[in-house]
Amino acid sequence: MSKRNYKFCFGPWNISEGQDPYGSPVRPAQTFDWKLAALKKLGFDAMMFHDDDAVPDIDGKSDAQVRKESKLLKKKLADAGVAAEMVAPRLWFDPRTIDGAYTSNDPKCRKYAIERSLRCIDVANHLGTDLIVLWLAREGSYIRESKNARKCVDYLVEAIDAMLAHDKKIRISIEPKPDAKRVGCLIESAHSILAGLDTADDIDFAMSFGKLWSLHLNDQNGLKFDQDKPFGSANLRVAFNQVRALERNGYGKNGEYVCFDVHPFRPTKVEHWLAHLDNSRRTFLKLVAKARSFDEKQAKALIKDRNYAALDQLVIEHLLGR
Ligand code: GLO
Ligand code: MG
Repeated sequence: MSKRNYKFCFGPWNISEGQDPYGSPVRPAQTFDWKLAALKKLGFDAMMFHDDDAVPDIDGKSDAQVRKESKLLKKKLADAGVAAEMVAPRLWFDPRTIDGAYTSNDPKCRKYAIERSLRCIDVANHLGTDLIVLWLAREGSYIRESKNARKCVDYLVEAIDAMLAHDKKIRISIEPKPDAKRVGCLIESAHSILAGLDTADDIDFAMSFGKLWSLHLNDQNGLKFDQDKPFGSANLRVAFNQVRALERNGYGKNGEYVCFDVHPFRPTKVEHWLAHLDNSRRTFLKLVAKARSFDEKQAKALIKDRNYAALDQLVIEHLLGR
């Protein structure tokens, strides 16, 4: 197994203030500069962005303003020695995205979503990344009869085609569906778990097609709201298998980053605010060591003998540390 080093990143939203559906923030909002300094201090390599993390109030700004602000940000990142990993259009806050963005029933809203996405590509260009992430947050329906799913697929294809045509170099990572040559995917642990899937299988599947262009590691305890727990927090063995899948497929060898889409627990005190990020990376690196020291030879022999009970115990005792 190669001894490749991984590169790590997170987004400004991953230093969140604790608001949830049942309560308001419990930690004070911090500036972008504070968050960038925190990322530096933790020794991470890159930052992920929504288009409006990069250019706040992007809809109210002219192209010239967007260019100016993105370039200033690019300089700030360069001075800090931090790369921009990706930019994602935030298509779930604006009132025009209330009934979906690309798949809204209102053509004006669909137009807005595409225009906003093209601007997001411009921001990515200014920040020096070719990776656009699409989290299709509101592209669904509350009731089946409210939308024509057949048409919605066409709308999604139209939107993606418009983005690919806007810039011949960009690549799009969809959370979570692979498609044509310049469209790959971003797998998030919690999203696979919420869909009742095993994230490690999804990683293997995407990587067998060379399509895993980014990754949001976190954890999720069962089928409830999107928890974005620290990586490995709910199920260490599932986390181990994700790392093993990344290792065996050589994730990172084309420059891909390991991103942690994790949030602090709501009761977290301000002085412990960054721990979930550092902890996720610590767990990840410890699991890399576990994946590399796993007795593959013995595992192979047990598989040959169809002795899965012993294989199961081999994994358990390896993780427990004998
Ligand atoms: C939420 C998503 C979200 C996206 C981010 C980038 O469940 O995982 O965090 O990753 O907005 O598009
Ligand atoms: Mg995510």
